[in-house]
Amino acid sequence: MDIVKQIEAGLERGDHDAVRALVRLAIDRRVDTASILEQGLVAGMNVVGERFRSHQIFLPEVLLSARAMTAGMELLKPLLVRDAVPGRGKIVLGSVWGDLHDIGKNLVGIMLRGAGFEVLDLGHDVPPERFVETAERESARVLGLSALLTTTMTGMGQVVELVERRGLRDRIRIIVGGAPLSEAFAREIGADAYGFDAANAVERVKALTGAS
Ligand code: B1M
Repeated sequence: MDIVKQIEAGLERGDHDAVRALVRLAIDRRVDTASILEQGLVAGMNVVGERFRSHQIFLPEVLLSARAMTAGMELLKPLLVRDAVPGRGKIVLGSVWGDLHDIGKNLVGIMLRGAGFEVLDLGHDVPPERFVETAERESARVLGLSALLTTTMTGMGQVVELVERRGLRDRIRIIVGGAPLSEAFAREIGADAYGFDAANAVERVKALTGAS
């Protein structure tokens, strides 16, 4: 089996040792980084999501796959940030309050760092005040909010409102992303941009900050 397919299969099994070894091997064999990520790791995680949704697997299995995904991403990280162009400004990033999903957010952070932005990653389950206070204190140009649950995405609007209430709206741009979101939802809550994946998030942040 093709090594990228083996990575996908390892991810589906939640076998983090195999995923780590296979990703290392793929890197050594100079397999394209984007293929390892998209057709290997992300594709495997999508299958896991489908199986979870249809009750073929349960939370412990999803956790194992999440651990395998993180192991693979750690190895890819240096390659994704290799060509970084420094000095594009600060971005405060995090998964919103109540949301423990952070794999996609971490990927967005890696890609933004790779594009030369300084990323202040607040982690997951971040309350609105913490997002806004950090962005103000650090003079960040952009706030990046991630949500994977339909129940937590509604909390994104509270962050936008708080930025407005603190009189920071003309200084701070807001980008939102995560599987259940859409461009229409971003507009509805008053965010400046919606990123549908990590690469698109970088493009949108560049546009928001006037970076080329
Ligand atoms: Co949960 N989970 N999960 N989960 N989980 C989903 C999201 C779900 C869709 C699964 C399903 O039912 N098919 C479902 C949500 C349903 C809904 O809301 N309607 C779900 C559920 C229900 C839950 C729990 C409630 C389960 C329970 O307890 N009964 C629970 C909630 C916990 C909580 O947050 N409070 C839960 C828990 C977990 C784990 C902890 C086990 C684990 C997370 C581990 C971790 O993140 N460290 C987990 C996982 C792994 C998933 C799935 C399987 C995979 C998510 C993932 O990492 N995808 C997921 C199913 C799925 O999405 N297919 C599921 C890979 C990642 C690279 O993609 O995160 O979409 P993604 O990120 C993309 C884009 O969305 C975008 O770019 C990324 C890269 O391309 N993006 C941005 C993301 N953030 C962005 C920000 C941006 C721009 C783009 O700008 C700032």
